[in-house]
Amino acid sequence: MASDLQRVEAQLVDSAESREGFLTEIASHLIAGGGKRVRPGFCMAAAATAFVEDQPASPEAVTGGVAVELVHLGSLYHDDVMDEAEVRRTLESVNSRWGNHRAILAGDFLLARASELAAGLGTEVAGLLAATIGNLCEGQLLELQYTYNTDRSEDVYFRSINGKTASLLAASCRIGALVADLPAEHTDALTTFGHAYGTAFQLVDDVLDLVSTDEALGKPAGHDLEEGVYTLPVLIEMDGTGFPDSEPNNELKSLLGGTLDEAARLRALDMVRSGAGIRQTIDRAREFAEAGHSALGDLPASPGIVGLNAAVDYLLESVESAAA
Ligand code: GRG
Repeated sequence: MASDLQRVEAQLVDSAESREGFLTEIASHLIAGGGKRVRPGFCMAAAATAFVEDQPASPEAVTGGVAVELVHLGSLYHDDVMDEAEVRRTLESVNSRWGNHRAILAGDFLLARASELAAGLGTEVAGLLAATIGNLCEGQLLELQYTYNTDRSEDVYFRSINGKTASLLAASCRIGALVADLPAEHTDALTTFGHAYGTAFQLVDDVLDLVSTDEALGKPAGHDLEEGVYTLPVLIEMDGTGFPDSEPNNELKSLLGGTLDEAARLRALDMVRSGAGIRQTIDRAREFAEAGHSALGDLPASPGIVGLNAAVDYLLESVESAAA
């Protein structure tokens, strides 16, 4: 897998190349900044479930991995414009360095490159990637519609994370399965796995934003609270749905709903950290993770399955240790 990921890196760099040198520079910026490459890893691991023995990823599985990572990157370019973020992947953000207009265009360029690669993998992959970009937009728009809204419901929260995160992880696995020409049931099981993992992944990401140290996050904890994005642990604490005898937290509710000064952010963080929402959200992530494991349960043993199952366990361990 290590050398497969190196092939992904090389193809990512090639894909960001434009005949306009300045665009190449902007479009390559975050590629050089690293990132965990979860989505290409899942695409290639899903494709690898076709084989009982370890072997190099096919060129199509690498290309599929590059396509999904380019969609992810394009969405990060746009997300940072929307958030006016200054840092991404420990680097100065694209918008901060070159301004919003250039960041939007470079993000579009990455999406265009992703679409071109997907088209080379066949109509089904191209259609799936296009639909997934649509899902990302829907999830992100729904999140935007409810920023600073203390009445955001759990249903709205799950619809948002389904669109903005889970759909791309599901598509990553499905594209791997499609390029490996796996049977329909096997392909659907991998898609279900990717969706469940993606949901758990965002739940964990939302917990980490609340429980991690500023150093571990590279930004102040409680960033989502500050941005008016009220995630599941906050909704549970605010609405008092954590335990049967929990009460709504009216102090938290009245603190939220608008911008927070430093003292208010720390007070809100304190209340969420000491309430039931963090534990409940980790438990929900665990349920999705279990659903991911069981989606893979009937598939033949292979290094690909071992890798995907290990990713689930790693995700849960990371959040348990951060929340301990
Ligand atoms: C233009 C495709 C497109 C979408 C527009 C802006 C937008 C709509 C959607 C944003 C979606 C978004 C940023 C979701 C967050 C997903 C998430 C958990 C990101 C962090 O992923 P990691 O941890 O990051 O895999 P690295 O840096 O490791 O790749």
